[in-house]
Amino acid sequence: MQVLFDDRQFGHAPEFYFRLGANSPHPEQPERARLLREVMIKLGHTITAPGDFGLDPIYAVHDRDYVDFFRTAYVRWVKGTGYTHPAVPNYHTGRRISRVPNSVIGQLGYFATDTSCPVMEGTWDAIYWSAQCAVDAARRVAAGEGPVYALCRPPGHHASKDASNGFCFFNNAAVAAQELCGVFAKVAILDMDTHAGNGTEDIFYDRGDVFTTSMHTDPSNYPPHFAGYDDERGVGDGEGCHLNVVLTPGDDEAQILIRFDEMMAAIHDFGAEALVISLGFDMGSDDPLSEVGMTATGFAEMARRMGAMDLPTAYIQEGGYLGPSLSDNARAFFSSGVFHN
Ligand code: SP5
Ligand code: ZN
Repeated sequence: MQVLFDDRQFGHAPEFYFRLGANSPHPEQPERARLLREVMIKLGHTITAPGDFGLDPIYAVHDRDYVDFFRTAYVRWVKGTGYTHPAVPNYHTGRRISRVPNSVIGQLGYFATDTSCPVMEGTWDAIYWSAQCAVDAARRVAAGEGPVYALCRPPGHHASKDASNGFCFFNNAAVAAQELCGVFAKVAILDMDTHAGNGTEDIFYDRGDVFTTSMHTDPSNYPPHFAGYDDERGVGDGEGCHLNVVLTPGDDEAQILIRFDEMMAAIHDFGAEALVISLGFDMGSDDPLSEVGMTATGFAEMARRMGAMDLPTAYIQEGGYLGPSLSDNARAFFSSGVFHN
């Protein structure tokens, strides 16, 4: 199986983010990608740098001014503030009268929803190439290459059309799905990261050609807090085309696997012709962000069920952090028999 990754993705390396009133170590570390890449190499898969498909596939799901902001944000930040540490907003928009201002500080607040997406020197290259991995994966899948794994990092599923959130800048899974829409009439995104895929939900909420479903920990006291509830079903043409499967903190593997089939059934009923998996390993019981109890055997079982759908499938990496079992869980997932070398 083709695995897509570019070394420039290491260039986004956030040390801290502001959390619970204090500086806290940032969980979304380059080391995650190093470990996942190592797992894939040991399993005998080929690592390939993605092609450069330019900005159009990113503009296809994000607002142009949002995308362009990140290209120069860090340089403007250094120039505008005199500081060289990562750019983090401390001003945020309200819900009524608000506009994109001219200053980098104002724009940072406009385009970011939290403090977990610092912009540093290597951020543009990292998010650009992370998205290119997703485009390349989608193109290969559309060309009939079989399952392809985009080792995207930074992750993407919390990013909406015009806002970064939850360690995410460009929505890689959405970019892949949009790319597949050019070839298939009906595309589905299945998100099993432990956090609700609020960005993906938002991007496709009014669309009937892309079915989105996310299984995740109850957001009522867990990020992303403001979306991911089970009464969110889509609007307009997208009415009935979104499904949130909400887990309770403490749910064990058996309970999670039962709920997983609700997503599978919905995708089947929708009649998807191609599939994008938002692949998180942060449901792992010892993941530092997890509140549920998934283990390697459960991840392998999920992989088998995804594979049994027998659809052209792009696997897009989302979360999964530096707990003791990250590599074991990834190894189990990709050893499940659906992925050939
Ligand atoms: C892509 C993805 O998985 N994003 C996750 C965003 C979660 N943001 C909040 C993180 C809260 C971290 N809590 C650390 C708990 C340590 N025990
Ligand atoms: Zn997550």
